Amino acid sequence: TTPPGVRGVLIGCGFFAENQLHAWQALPGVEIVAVCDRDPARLAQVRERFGIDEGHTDAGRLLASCRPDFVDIAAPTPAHAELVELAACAGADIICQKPFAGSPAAARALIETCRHHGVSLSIHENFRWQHAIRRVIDTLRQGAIGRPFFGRISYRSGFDVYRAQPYLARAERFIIEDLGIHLLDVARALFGEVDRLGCEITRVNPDIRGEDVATMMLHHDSEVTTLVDCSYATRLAEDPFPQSLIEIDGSHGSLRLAPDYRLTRHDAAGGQDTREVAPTPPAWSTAPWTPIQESVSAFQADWLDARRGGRPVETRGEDNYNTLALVEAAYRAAADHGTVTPERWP
Ligand code: NAD
Ligand code: 89Y
Repeated sequence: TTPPGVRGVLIGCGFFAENQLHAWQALPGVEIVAVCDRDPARLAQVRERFGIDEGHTDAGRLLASCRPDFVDIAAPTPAHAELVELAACAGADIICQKPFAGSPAAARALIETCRHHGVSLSIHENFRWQHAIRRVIDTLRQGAIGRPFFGRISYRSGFDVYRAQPYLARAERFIIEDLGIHLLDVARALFGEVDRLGCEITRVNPDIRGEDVATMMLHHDSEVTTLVDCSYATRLAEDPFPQSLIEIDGSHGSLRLAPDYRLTRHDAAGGQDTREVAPTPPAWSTAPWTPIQESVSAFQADWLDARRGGRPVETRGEDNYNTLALVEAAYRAAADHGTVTPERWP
């Protein structure tokens, strides 16, 4: 017999929510029964595109009407506090987009609220679920290069991200909070928690408000040193957007993830083996967003599997608190040109 489907609602029907809706609709055993956006025109567009009968412009009304098993919040950070509280009070499990809550203090309060109401809180942190990045994580965790001592996670592009996401040009904090947050999360997935962090930032594009280049150096409890560098001001004939490139050196070999999705393992004897780790594009995906869109499917499939199996997802609220703390530490380190010890979930 087929287990009953999980009933969800999605709040915030903007640019990125379409990926989440496509991914839910392709997953068996889950249904998005209603959507909500405070902009009626956008709400109508998304309901029509995805064939969703029920829609609301007010999240309170949506929850009262639907009583969903879970709420997928794709609205931006300023809406998180209100929406997470509403969903938690309605007894629904919660998935919320990054950057969560706006600060570690605000995140802590919402994590406590979810605990109080006995609902799970998962952060939609999808980069660690990108196919190529996941293969690097798995290879490292299997011990294929021994004990890692150096990492580099690099994301350098000149892609016009402001076209689909115009709010990014107006943000006072840009690349670390928007994109670097994913790379810092990948650094944690690979090497564990961070005890010291330094950072330098700059703005190259005169038409935006925040920083579009950041270079961070992390020291992990595991004694690994990681460089995390990101830029949206890098001109390249072949722009790798939105790929992250990864280098890891270990006691018994090295790993290199190159722009063409080739993952090479170099061994201690001077040998190497290379495999292709390109994502399989979902039917609904559109270049150049494919690796990110595929990771949305992977994250949501894992979330559903975790829910069925009664296990927490990797990027639950408490875990993501430590990623948010790295973002906060990076801005502090950049302001002081110093080294910061990031906060940590107790
Ligand atoms: P967007 O501006 O295109 O869409 C946001 C939508 O939320 C808008 O339609 C707006 O009307 C609606 N909204 C805002 N507050 C609301 C509320 N209280 N109730 C109901 N609706 C509300 O933004 P976007 O580009 O889709 O980004 C949304 C979030 O997704 C951001 O936090 C962004 O950082 C994140 N994002 C994540 C990834 C990723 O790879 N994980 C990629 C892009 C964007
Ligand atoms: O918003 C960003 C994200 O989370 O991934 C890529 C992006 O869309 C632009 O930097």
